[in-house]
Amino acid sequence: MSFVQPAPQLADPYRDDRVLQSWLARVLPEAQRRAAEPGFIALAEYAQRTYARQTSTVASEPALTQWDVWGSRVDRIELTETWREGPGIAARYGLVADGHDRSLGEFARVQQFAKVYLYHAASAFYSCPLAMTDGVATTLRDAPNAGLRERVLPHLLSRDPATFWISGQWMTENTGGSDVGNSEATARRDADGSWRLHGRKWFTSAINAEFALALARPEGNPAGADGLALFGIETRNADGSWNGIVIDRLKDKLGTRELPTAEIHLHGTRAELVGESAHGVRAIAPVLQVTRLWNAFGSLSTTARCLALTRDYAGKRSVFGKPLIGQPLFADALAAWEAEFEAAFHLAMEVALLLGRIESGAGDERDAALQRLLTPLAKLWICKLGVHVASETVEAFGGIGYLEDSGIPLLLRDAQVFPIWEGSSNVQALDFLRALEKLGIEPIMDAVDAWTEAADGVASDRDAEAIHDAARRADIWLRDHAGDSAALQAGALRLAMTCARSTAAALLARHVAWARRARHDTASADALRRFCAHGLDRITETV
Ligand code: MFK
Repeated sequence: MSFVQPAPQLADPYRDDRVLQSWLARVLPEAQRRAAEPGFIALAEYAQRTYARQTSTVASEPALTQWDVWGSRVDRIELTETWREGPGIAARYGLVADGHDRSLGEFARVQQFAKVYLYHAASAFYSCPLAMTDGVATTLRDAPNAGLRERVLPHLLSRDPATFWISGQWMTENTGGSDVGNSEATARRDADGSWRLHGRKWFTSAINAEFALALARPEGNPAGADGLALFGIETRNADGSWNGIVIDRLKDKLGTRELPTAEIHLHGTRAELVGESAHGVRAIAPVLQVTRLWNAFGSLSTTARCLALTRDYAGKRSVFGKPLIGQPLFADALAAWEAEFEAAFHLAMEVALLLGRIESGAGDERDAALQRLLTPLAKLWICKLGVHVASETVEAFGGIGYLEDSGIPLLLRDAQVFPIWEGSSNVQALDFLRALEKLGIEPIMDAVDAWTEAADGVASDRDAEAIHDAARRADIWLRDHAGDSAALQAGALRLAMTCARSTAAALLARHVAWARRARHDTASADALRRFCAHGLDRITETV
């Protein structure tokens, strides 16, 4: 009998995740953790149970039927199995509701995003509409239109699958994904004062959503972002037919293939203003803050899965007389990706913690400034990292990693969406620059100082020096280029990367001190040493 290679097994994404376990043990109060744990365990079990489905080569994609047999336009969408399971899981485990549950206090967002992290890799991107639903709920919470708020919000935050709704966010048009101010969709008032939307939306993720927020320009408003207004749309009429929406086609995408992303036309779609009849981009910004954090966690979830599969495989695959993991070069490479992942995890979780603190009223102005500054950093760095680790995972599995029925190529194709949607990496870097103009770099400098101080001398002098040095360089670079808008924009990505890495290193250093003291754990310290050795400063990188 010739040799047959044992396939990798997926370790328990909750119990076997040292980084998650350690972080939760430090931050989440014991009683809250005990209450949340059945949900964490159930989502991890779901991920393990459905893993085999993801290695299947049987095409699993949504199907659009535009016409029925009699010639009527129906635009019916058949969803995949994982998507049909989505509402039940989302509602039952509070994947959206937890984040808005005031009884969870300042840790509501931490609890929610721990669940998002456990669920995303198993969700076939059902996480996408959940992210949008969460963002839309965050916007509606403070919406001036009380009727809309009171009618829709309970559905978005429902813990009952029977009443749970998902929401889309329709921004992107043919004129641009980034330059939203160019949008061409228009809004007209009927004689009775109600609004109807007309135009084309070019990338509507999760067209099966019951609700959507959309940008459109009320007739007579000026061009540009400020002339747009934000509208709420119930996508279906009372009889189940579409509300003036025609689905032109589903997109043929590199990845996220179970997610029904559509091109649509709006033909007199009934809509309601969320607030004022202008400043739509400003009004939709809270959605972006939330969905960008979901992106960071989605990418982390995929990265964690890549690392778990690679580690398992490296213990089973024997080359040149010993397991792959026993080969110094391979072990070194894997440890490097794991170190990057661990630092990234701490940055994303800090943003979730800050968001929860602010929303619960426990945060102050400093927290708000830091959350605004760190959100684009987490999105851009962690999403790029996900693609890198997924690509390395394909290579680690060799020829098998290039075969569809190993399930590995799917990880790479899916990871590639993260840096693109919800604003590309360059958009995030420019957003960071804009936030710096308003808030300055001091909140980051002060936080880095405080976190390395909390590391209590446990980070080696060299690591602490590297962290301070990178943050200082970012500060000096900003001063050197003050007033030179072109130079600031040209260097924005390198600046953002430097700030992301030095912030993440400082956060990890703080955790290392606790992990040593409370758990006699040196693994985090090893990760910190490696992460710092990879270099934190990207400002001086040649481009
Ligand atoms: C698990 C993963 C799940 C992920 C789900 C993903 C679902 C995918 C669905 C999509 O991809 S939807 C499409 C997402 N599209 C984008 O993210 C658009 C990318 N482009 C940008 O972000 C641009 O930077 C932006 C459109 C915001 C810039 O527009 P403008 O026309 O230059 O506007 P401007 O003047 O910069 O900002 C207008 C207002 O918004 C300003 O407020 P004021 O009027 O009070 O001055 C800004 O401060 C505010 N603003 C902009 N970005 C903000 C923000 N406020 C807070 N946070 C931000 N990030």
